[in-house]
Amino acid sequence: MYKFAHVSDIHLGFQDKKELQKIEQEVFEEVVCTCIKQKVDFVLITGDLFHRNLPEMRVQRFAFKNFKKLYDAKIPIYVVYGSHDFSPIEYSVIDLLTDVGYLTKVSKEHTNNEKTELDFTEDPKTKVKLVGISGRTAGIDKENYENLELPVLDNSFKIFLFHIGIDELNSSSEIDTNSIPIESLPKGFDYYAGGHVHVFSHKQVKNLGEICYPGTPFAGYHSDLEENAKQVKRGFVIVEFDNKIKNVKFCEIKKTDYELLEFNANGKTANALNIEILKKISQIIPENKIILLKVQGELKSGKTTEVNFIEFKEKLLQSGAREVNVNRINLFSKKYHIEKIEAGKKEELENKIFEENIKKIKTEQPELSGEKGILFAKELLQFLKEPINTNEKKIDYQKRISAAVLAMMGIEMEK
Ligand SMILES: [Mn+2]
Repeated sequence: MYKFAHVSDIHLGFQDKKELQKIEQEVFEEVVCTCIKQKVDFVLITGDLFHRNLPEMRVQRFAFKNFKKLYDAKIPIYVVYGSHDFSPIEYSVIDLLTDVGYLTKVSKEHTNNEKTELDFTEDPKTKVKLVGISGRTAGIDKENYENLELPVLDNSFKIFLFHIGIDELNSSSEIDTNSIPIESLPKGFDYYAGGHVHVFSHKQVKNLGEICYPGTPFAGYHSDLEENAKQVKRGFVIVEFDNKIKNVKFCEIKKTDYELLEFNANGKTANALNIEILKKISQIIPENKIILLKVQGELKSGKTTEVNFIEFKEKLLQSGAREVNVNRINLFSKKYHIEKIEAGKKEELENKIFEENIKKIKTEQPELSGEKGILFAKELLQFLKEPINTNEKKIDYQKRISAAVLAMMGIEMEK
């Protein structure tokens, strides 16, 4: 019997606060350590290994150090790009890790006459056949699934790696533009290794097989931390198999405790809200916890700047909190009320803004209007917000960004 680990949506480099960065790294170290201890035959990473395609040096060094451990233990790692670390010109730290031999990309897709042809990769030891398709930024990969041309495979154990949601398995009420119907998945694989969905799910689907999303082992959105505080289980998956799947085991990882403090400002003055929050803070035990302070609603009077977030944060840190994350994105004052768009995640907000604005534009090009236009705008935005690297010259930065954008648009520049 063989076994493999399936990890996804690690989002290394997402956290910007010291303590949270520490936890992010501890979580990944535990994944690596468990894989070595359990002697898995190989590891699958189904996208969003990194939060950006070029994370800062601190994150790159950490990643190289840990992938070397797996390399030295002779455990191969098979990956596809996610939507966060995707690069159309192979300008991602994933490509560096691939070049030195620590990772193997299994998304060998190429387009031929409108069809997306896929090649397979064989794991040398177990002879498992792997086929993968990368996640793209905003769901342009949806189209990739419409015209798939699969390689002919023998009856060995087969795994399909992908980074996209499945409409029928989506449990949340929220509409995910980055999702496909289940019948778009190619048939005939023993295990469907999914990424993009951040919550663990494992289902047997009739006429298809076992579909599994391990979810994020820690967090890739700010809302993930809130879900962690609400006891959503995080970790990764270890699968045992011979010619069929024997067992799919979820390995939970928990490196910290949380305390979620939620307040509703509706009908309250800024002063009354301050008193209420301070009272609550004095009642909890913040020691060694990640504190999530969420304040939303509309103040009856007073400005949002009169709510003393700095004081709350200091108090909590003084009483031993590991870190304090403040979420005040939906806190408004009456006087300064701007037209708000109801949205939880940044992604939803972007969707809605693009949707509202794209409606107003008249264009003959179908890819710029409707749902396609939204996806296009989102992908473009993702490339344009890529920051300049330390020591990178402005001119090189401009070249890099325009090359990525033109490649995404399918425009070839004359040399
Ligand atoms: Mn993700």
